[in-house]
Amino acid sequence: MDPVYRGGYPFVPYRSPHLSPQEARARAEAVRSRLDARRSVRDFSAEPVPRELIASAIQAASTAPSGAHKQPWTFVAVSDPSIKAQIRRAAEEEERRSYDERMSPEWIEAIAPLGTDWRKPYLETAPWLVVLFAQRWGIGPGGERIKHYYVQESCGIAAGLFICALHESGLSTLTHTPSPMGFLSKILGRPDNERPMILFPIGHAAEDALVPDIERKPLEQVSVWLEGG
Ligand code: IYR
Repeated sequence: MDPVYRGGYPFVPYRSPHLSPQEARARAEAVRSRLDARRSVRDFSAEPVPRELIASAIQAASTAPSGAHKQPWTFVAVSDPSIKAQIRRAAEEEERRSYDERMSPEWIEAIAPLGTDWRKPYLETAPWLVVLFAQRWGIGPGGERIKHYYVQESCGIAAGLFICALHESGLSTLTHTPSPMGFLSKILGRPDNERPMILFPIGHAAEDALVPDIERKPLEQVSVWLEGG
């Protein structure tokens, strides 16, 4: 179908699928329940995962809305064992300093129920590591800087869709944010316009994987409703 023009730019028709009330309710409940079954995983199986699954999840993430549609993200996918080993070594070095010196007692106490420490074996066990880099600005065809908008928000939404897509394909992940994470730019050879934002180990949960026995806030605690009219 030919586009129509608005302000000189092409527009195409979009029809959102209008479901019956019953179908809409059933789907809403199904997606709620599937997402509720997701857990952050730190015990991974070494079982390989085909690159196509990772590629599809990156494409799903990349459907995220973004400021001025600049799509200011780069996903770096690593399955090379020697690069994973380098990342683990560097991450553990930083984490050891964080746990020993940088994190406040209050912070240590807040994450105590998660059972974490400086050791990050999953950075080598998980078959894939994907690092989401936020592009602070873009680079045009002639090398010129392209301004990006709402970079953190856009990348945060892309990260959420990525996690959802992985979960839907039966994979587990963790939003790991070793701090500081400049080492990721160096090891992965990323340019200066990109900042590492989240490191996702990805794979199947180990058969004996355990997750913290924690609960999600109920609807009443996470929402306010102003209805009527
Ligand atoms: N980055 C550290 C510490 C950590 C911080 C938060 I906030 C968490 O929710 C969990 C862990 C680590 O990965 O161990």
